[in-house]
Amino acid sequence: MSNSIRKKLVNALLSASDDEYLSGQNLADVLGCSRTAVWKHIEDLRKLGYEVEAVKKKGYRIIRKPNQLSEEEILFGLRTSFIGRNIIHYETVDSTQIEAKKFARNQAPEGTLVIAEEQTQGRGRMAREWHSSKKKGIWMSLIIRPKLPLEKAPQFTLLTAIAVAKAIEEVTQLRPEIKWPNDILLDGKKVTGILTEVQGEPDHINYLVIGIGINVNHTQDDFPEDVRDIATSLSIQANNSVSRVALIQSIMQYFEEYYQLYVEQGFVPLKQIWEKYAISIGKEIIARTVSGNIYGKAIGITDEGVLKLADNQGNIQLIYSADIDICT
Ligand code: BT5
Repeated sequence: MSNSIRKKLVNALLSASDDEYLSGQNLADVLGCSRTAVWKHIEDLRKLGYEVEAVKKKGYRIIRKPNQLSEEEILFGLRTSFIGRNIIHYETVDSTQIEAKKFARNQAPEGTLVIAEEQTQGRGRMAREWHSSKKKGIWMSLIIRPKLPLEKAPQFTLLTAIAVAKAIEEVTQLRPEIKWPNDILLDGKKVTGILTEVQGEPDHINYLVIGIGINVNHTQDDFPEDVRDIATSLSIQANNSVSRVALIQSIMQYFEEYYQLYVEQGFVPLKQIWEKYAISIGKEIIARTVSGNIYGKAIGITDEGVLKLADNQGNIQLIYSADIDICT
């Protein structure tokens, strides 16, 4: 079955309400083919994992969708104008970040989303391993091309964090917290990591590739031993499985909204949203930087998104990049 026929067929079936059947003739008209051909295409859809009910004299309806992030399912009901509208989907890939950077170099349009069911070489910051088990989570990289100087790039990690936190809240009703700069936590455990990579000259960004890894439907046993105690998933916290498609759509929508807000008004309004989710502010922390550890109280972020820490001598230190441990 060609891609475009599959898209049309899935779109038609998805646009029907839950208990509505679409007749063979109706689908034949939509696809521009015979009713026998419709039946064959439905068979192909079943092979892709869709459960399609066929009832004589009524027609067809989808009763279960595959646990698969297909382009048509993500686009169906996505209410953005450019973020996530061009989707490249892989079953297995080394890292969506590596692939997205290739697409970005080859002029992929702004808003392109590279997504995989599984990564074999998922990476965090400083080339740390990022566990990305098959179909359990969301492993994706978004390409954007803001017209800004290079120094603004780290703000996009914070912008992304609030978009993901908002989406998690909307889809699961859980209350996520953000640990500066790139972690989202639930119940004190990491559910999301963000990796922002930038290419450009000092005075302008050519592209940003924003990697987002979200543990969605993992059980605690699905995590390898080295992260089992520090990681969690949405389904563990919500006690229910969570729709990856709904979450991706919501993230894309919030991302676009905050990106537009940023372009119009700068970082300050985002800072205010960010602060509502911040976990470390007001707490004693250790900031592990490349030039050593700094101890003190996190007192907020600047209007540029830089972490402010009051050290034990009462001096304010600005932290541009670090791993943060919260002292308990
Ligand atoms: C991050 O790095 O948190 C950024 C992770 C970004 C992953 C996305 S997935 C799509 C895209 N493609 C990629 O290859 N990467 C991006 P960092 O702050 O350095 O945290 C890494 C640390 O998190 C590791 O050293 C582990 O301790 C821990 N970790 C690894 N896998 C995890 C998981 N699935 N859940 C929670 N923690 C994990």
